Amino acid sequence: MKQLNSLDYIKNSYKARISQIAEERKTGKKIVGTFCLFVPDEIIFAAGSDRIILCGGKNETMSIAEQYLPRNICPLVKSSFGSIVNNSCSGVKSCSHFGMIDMIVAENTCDSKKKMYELLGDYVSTYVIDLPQRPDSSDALNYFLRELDKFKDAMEQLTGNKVTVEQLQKEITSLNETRQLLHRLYDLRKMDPPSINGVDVLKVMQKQYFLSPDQLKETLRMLIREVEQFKVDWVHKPRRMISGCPMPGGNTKVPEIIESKGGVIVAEESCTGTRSFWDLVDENKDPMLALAERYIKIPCSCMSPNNRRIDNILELAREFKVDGVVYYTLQFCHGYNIEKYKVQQALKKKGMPVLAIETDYSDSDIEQIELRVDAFMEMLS
Ligand code: BJ8
Repeated sequence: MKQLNSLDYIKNSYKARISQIAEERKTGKKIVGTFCLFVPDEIIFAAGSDRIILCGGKNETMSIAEQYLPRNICPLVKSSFGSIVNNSCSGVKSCSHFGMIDMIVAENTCDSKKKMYELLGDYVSTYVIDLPQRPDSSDALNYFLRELDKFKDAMEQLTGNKVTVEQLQKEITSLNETRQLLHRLYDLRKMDPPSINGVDVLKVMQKQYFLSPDQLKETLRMLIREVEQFKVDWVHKPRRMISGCPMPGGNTKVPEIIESKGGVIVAEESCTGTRSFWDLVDENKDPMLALAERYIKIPCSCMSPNNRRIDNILELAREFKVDGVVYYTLQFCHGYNIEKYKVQQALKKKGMPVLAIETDYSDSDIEQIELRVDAFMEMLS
């Protein structure tokens, strides 16, 4: 497939972004690090600060993390923790952004993250948003709204700036524009065959957490223009959807295997996929209420019950004309691993084949995954 210029731009954007953040810090701008979609970026930006998402997707910092954390917890948590205590994401400190954070904004989602945040407080000032764990209960929305108000106060204290209604509305409009661009990009994947492969889209989705909103929008516009003009010269390929845990930057192992075996990934139901942009924030409501309503609906397995996620998966499979789902989980991620049962049952009822893969960030199981993907492809051919 043709190499898209905008993908090169994204690949090379790291250095420029790091310089931008370093310059911002010199002017007194505060940099916030986050780990989860439940933290509303709109409030961070409205307070005049910048943000980077710190989720680790690389294997290199595991051994550092394991000096502090048990081995049998999820690789995302270990990779992130190792990067922060080492100010890097590899032995050569290539990812210096891990050392440029003034405050971490955390959230109580899974147990591993919650306990990691307690330890991270020794390295970086850490603020935790308390999420209601039963989002459909009658008082959940009000509780979350109060938590977001407290978070807004914390951001004002950190930056010394007042978060105004006007500023919030401006940020909501800006981030909704990004979400709409991502919808346009994903719409292009509904074609048969799609003119962009899944691994390329995943790399863009991973970078969305690192680029500034303006950089990201510019990149997406460029990419969409290129993909729209691109004439596909290949025939139908089996259409796969990935569903499950996020795949932070550095982790493309499973999608690469699937696409190297002749399939094409047309959608990702994950936080490095549709969960990050599917719902927009209502621009006609009080901004804090609109943010609370939008963010509380994120269908993460940390929530209970989480039937909204199953409805979304079925809807995505239909919309993107998927013919097989790869249910992807990280080792020791109990939420997504347990939820697998319900998802499989729901997909089975619709006659949709599912391949479940549980893995980590190492290369040790590549051969085994390749064999299972081969068998899945054969079964569906
Ligand atoms: S909204 S998915 S980004 S919590 S993989 S650390 S859940 S043990 S990343 Fe997540 Fe927010 Fe939910 Fe999305 Fe824990 Fe599972 Fe590890 Fe995870």
